Amino acid sequence: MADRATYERRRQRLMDLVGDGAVILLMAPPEKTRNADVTYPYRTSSDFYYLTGLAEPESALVLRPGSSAPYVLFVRDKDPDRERWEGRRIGVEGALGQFGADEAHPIEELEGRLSDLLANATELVYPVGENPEADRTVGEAIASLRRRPRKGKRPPARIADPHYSLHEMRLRKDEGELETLRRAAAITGEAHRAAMASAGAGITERELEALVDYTFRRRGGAGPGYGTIVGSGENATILHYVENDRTLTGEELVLIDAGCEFEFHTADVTRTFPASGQFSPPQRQVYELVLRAQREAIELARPGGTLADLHDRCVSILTEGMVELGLLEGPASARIEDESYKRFYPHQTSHWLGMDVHDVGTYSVSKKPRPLEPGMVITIEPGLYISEAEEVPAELRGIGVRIEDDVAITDGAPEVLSAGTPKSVSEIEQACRARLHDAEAS
Ligand SMILES: [Mn+2]
Repeated sequence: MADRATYERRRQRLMDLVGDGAVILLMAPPEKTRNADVTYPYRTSSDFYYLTGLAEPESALVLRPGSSAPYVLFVRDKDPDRERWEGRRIGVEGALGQFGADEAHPIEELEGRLSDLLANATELVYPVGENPEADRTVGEAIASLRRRPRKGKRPPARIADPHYSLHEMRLRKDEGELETLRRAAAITGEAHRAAMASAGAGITERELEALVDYTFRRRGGAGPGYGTIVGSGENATILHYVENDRTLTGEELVLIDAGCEFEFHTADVTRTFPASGQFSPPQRQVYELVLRAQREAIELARPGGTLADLHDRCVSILTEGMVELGLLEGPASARIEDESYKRFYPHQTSHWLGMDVHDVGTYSVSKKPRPLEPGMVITIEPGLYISEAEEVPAELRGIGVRIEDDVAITDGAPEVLSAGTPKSVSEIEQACRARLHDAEAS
């Protein structure tokens, strides 16, 4: 949790944005059942945490700019019996004291109090369609205002999506967020390094996944911010490979896409390395092509540039390389034109990154690619994926490479948050060799 002033500043900023008379309503997402009475590990929504620092389920936030008590929280009330089984709760006192709410109530009172809180709002900022139970509660409150027009009480004039206010704020990271993302990226780099030092014939993808997860948690992270991908050999050519159950032979490339979630912010880093510790010539050719594309794209990550510029640059370098490698017939310009490069590079180069791995924020403004601004954080992740089934030079089949870094836009040169993760051929081979020294030492 950041300091209280950070959340206070964010709430004030949002209230200034939407203006006096509006009401902002966010509800923590419900817990999800895995089976019987077992739930999935709970993680509240990023929007909710961003404004409150509160991670408990069954909570609701109401902000009423311009009112005398603008910050209202609904939380689970203290209950020693339930807490003994389910864990601690902040309770109404904690919401007022620890979290600084102007007003706090038990969550059970939300339904009864909501219509009064929403009455006469010029605008209700609320994410319709995210949570059916919450939608029902909001719908009821609005309907009751409409059905029984008590003296001077009307439903909100319109409903606005948080997309236009809150998500614009989250798109530009404050200094505290950048620092948190730096730490998430540093831990992530350590995990990738550990995996490189441990890979080799006989080890399974799952063991590498466990090592990554262990490194995240032992360094204070909450765990992975998204499903860790460990794809070896042909599996590296499957973009969102999740099984992670193959045993390495020692000849193949290993692609790991993994990011640590730290304080509700996640890194998103991919590295590809040889299980043997040394790239074979064809593996190295493909790797260095992707690396060149990635480095040139990073250079373009500056104010005024766009994610489309970065992607176009990658497509151009990768397609020329595909022609040189004999994957495609030249000329490259024709292969870009007819989009046949997508056979080996089917995805986009970048996405927003922050509290969520695919973070909030629109990618275009007035139908044009959005210009980058200082404080935005993006991934840059070109790749090349050549499945075994492709009719291409035999030595290239089954090679999948992706290289992904997390990059903060600044006033000047881009800041690569994940710069501590080995990336050049020599850095990677050195990180892989670390195991040999360990073995010799023991
Ligand atoms: Mn990514």
